[in-house]
Amino acid sequence: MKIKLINPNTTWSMTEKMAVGAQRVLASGTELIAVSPAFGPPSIEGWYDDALAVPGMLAEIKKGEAEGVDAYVIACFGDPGLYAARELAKGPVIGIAEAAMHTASVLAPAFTIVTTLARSRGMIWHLAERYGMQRFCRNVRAIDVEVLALEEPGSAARQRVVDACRVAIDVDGAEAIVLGCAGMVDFCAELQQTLGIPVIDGVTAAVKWAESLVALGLSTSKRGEFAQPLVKTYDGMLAPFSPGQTG
Ligand code: 5HY
Repeated sequence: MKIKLINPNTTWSMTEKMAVGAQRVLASGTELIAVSPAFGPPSIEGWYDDALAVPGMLAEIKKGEAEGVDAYVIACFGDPGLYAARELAKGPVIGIAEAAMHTASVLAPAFTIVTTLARSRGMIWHLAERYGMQRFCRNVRAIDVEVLALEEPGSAARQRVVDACRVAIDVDGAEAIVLGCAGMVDFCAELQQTLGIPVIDGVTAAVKWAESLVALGLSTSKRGEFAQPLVKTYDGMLAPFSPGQTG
């Protein structure tokens, strides 16, 4: 089977890091395609970035349908354009936030999400509500490190994540941790070792979900809400996105 991981931001170093983490958990027969769109924001930190990351992500879904992709992962913790992608794709489309929250909810009655910037907390609470996860999600904590600074040694990002997790355990009563940014994919194993409780990374959780759904022979329902977009001609710079237009 073929799984396409789409990092909706245009930073390929993050995409490559996600591919390494994802490849480690996929079955040997599963082919992984990991991409960033040709256009869009280099990082997604707020509603505006989130909105403008969607066209590039949808362009990759459209390409994937021509490439015979079986399932997709949207690898940004805002799950940007998830439902629009489900209209375009025949196969399952999994958002890393949705996968991570649901995975945590079957491992612990209470989890805290640790993300990058405080300004992303509101969006993440929206997602927890949308996915019916509020009763499990005790808190969303930020480490005040920008997405692209996660890699910079000087950012002390890893230590800040550990510190936030310890507070989550002591103050929120968290019994599991969800990593609230795709860029934290390589923090997971070490953190779980250090904390002694389940730590869920959305990228690896989502690719395994996608792989399992394809293995179960399941795909996105085209009966109603996720049916193909109605054919029409878009105006201006979005004309190439016109539904029903090939190529
Ligand atoms: C992400 N932003 O996973 C989100 C997370 C965040 O570019 N990839 C991004 O921290 O807002």
